[in-house]
Amino acid sequence: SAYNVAVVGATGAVGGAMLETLARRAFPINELRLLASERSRGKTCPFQGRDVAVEVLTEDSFEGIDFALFSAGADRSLAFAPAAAAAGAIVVDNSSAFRMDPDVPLVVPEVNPQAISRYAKRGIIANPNCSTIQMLVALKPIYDRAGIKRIVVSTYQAVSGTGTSAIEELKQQVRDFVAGTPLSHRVYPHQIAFNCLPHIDSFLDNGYTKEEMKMVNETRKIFEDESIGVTATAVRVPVFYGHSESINIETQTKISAAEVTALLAEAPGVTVVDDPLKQRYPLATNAQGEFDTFVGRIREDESIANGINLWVVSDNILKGAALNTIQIAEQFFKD
Ligand code: A2P
Ligand code: 11C
Repeated sequence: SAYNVAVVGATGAVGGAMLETLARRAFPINELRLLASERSRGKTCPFQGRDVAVEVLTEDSFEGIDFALFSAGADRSLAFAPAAAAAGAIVVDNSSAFRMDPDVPLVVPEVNPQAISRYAKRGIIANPNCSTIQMLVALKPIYDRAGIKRIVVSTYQAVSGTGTSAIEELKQQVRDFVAGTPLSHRVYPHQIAFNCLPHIDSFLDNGYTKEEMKMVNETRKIFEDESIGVTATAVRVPVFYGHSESINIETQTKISAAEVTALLAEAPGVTVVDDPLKQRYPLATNAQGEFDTFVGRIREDESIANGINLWVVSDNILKGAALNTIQIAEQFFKD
């Protein structure tokens, strides 16, 4: 059978990737409904060689919809996801709006597909933050084999995570730099071209950013493990697509680098790229457009008894957002 699918935020960076991903995976679509703001009235988006008209999002947009895929910001999800669920749609929400709601499962299909069965209370399933998703895809096999006590992660996050406006801001700053004209900024509080900003999302009372605390809280919820220690530093770097992460873990029991490599070579959604003497390691430029999460630089942490270091890269718009959202929907009809 085929499904009626609504994409909320279809004109955005993630929405566009959702359309491409639905097509690439041959998602069984009957009707496709594209929703965005008043600003997009009269626009179309390409899908499988035809132009589909964009409609303005209202509470009445979801009649007859089977899957409503939301990526138009947390405010729109809070305002419209309940209406979509009430109309009978299964909502998969890419925003942070419902992630920590105890009645909303937070799902990475390679990690905790079993949690989906608890979606019925609100009719909503949440897609985790991009930096959490790729980290847990890489860590899940190690968690299952050796246990993980503590994670120390530093991220190197692409501007596409902020949206289309940030992609434009980085391009414009590079153009202005080359032209020798002064750089201006609007989306970020500082110049992002040729710079690194240790600041993603807003700062909280504990000195961490919301992005950093998402990695802490979402990891605990997805692993269903309140005891796991997670500490994060999230950094925006002048990369267009692909988040990179330096991840250090302390395991419960000893696991060698060779064992980690063997586990990850078999892991769903993971490609190991780890031949440093041949200059082969995961790179954002290679991850762009790919569905997998790439892991390399697999080493034992020689400063502690049971430690491993990893370098993990994935396309933040695909596995970090559009792909994971669509994989969640696919769980409802896969055998
Ligand atoms: P629009 O293009 O009409 O503004 P990005 O994260 O790449 O900036 O994209 C944000 C997405 O969310 C866009 O599709 C945008 O639509 C959509 N969006 C933003 N605000 C609203 C709104 N008030 N109602 C519906 N869609 C919205
Ligand atoms: C970024 N991780 O790269 C953010 C984008 O919680 O859905 C996604 C924010 C979120 O800027």
